[in-house]
Amino acid sequence: MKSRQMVLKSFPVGMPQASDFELIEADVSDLGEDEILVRTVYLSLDPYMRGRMSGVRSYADPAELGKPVPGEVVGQVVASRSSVHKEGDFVTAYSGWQSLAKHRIGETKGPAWGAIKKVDPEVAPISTAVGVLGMPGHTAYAGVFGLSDLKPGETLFVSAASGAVGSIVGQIAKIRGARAIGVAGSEEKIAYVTGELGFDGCFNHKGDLAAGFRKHAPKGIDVNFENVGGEVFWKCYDAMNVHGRIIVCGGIAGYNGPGENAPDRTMLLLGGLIARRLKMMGLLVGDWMSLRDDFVRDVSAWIRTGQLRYREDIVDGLENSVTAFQGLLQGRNFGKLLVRVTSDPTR
Ligand code: NAP
Ligand code: FER
Repeated sequence: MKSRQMVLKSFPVGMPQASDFELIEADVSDLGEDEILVRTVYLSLDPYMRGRMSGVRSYADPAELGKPVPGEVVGQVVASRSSVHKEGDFVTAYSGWQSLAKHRIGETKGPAWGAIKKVDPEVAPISTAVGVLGMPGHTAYAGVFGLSDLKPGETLFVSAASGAVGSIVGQIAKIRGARAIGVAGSEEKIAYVTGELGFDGCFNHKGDLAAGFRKHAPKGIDVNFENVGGEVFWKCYDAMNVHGRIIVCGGIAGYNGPGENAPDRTMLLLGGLIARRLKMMGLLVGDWMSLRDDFVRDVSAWIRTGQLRYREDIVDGLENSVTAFQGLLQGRNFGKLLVRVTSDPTR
């Protein structure tokens, strides 16, 4: 048996290029005791993967050259020597960018949220297990309920508002009785965020940001759920109210490296934190495993009742994963980005 793998050939500098990757076939050895073989149906593409490709250790191990890029998949068990997961079961697993992977039950590869979990195809489409009902949805839930102290009537701002995390953040804020506003990168995304998702306002981050905040948040921002960084962060910072909270979830605008001659605005940041007694908090979803059951229960119920909507952007073929990932870093995805590596037997 062979696994098709998209392996990292070199650590990208700036935007990852096709030449930084290689599609290879690797042998899959026989299963040992307590091992399962998982065939990837959906590979989740997520912004954090760009950090892994830098070769530097941070809160997670870096990607290794010659190995598949790390990542979580939804797949089907095609062979099993385990009593926990039988052949035919659907699971999420931290297989990486490849079509077949062996996993040993009880051994955790990758981050805390990447542990093997059973997926029930009767509850929701299996793809949602790495989207709205998986890590990105969990991040949104943890940020709003775990960290933000968001109160009814307050205004929350979220960047990348049409995306996997942002779309859920704003809808949860609304369910909590707050106002939700956001930015997105196209008119089509803005229409979706205000129309289908019910945000109170959304504007284009490529336009006049200060004017957008004045128009959509005349009373200022109480919670910034930051996904992007750069000018979006700074214009939101200008709009923050006294005792506001800044949840630092991500900074995708800087994942390919800092722009040239980026000004050092550290003193502006520190001065503003004092003057407005702001709280700024880093969010890592893996710290919030204790909220996972609550998250799955609440978000599943909100999807069932129609209070919460989600959108997926599915690209076919492992060979297209690099182009799709480049698109994620440039706003070409519209919704949670997935690669369908093999056909989905449930659809
Ligand atoms: P996503 O929003 O579905 O996709 C990324 C989006 O970012 C793009 O579609 C694009 O949307 C926007 N973007 C890209 N470059 C941009 C730029 N230069 N300026 C403004 N917007 C830009 O991705 P996601 O999975 O939900 O992730 C969103 C953020 O959450 C990322 O920063 C990610 O690292 C972070 N995250 C953090 C944790 C954690 O535990 N801390 C967990 C999950 C995710 P537009 O078209 O709107 O520009
Ligand atoms: C991200 C996805 C996940 C990210 C961080 C994580 C900062 C967190 C991982 C963990 O909890 O181990 O995009 O960006």
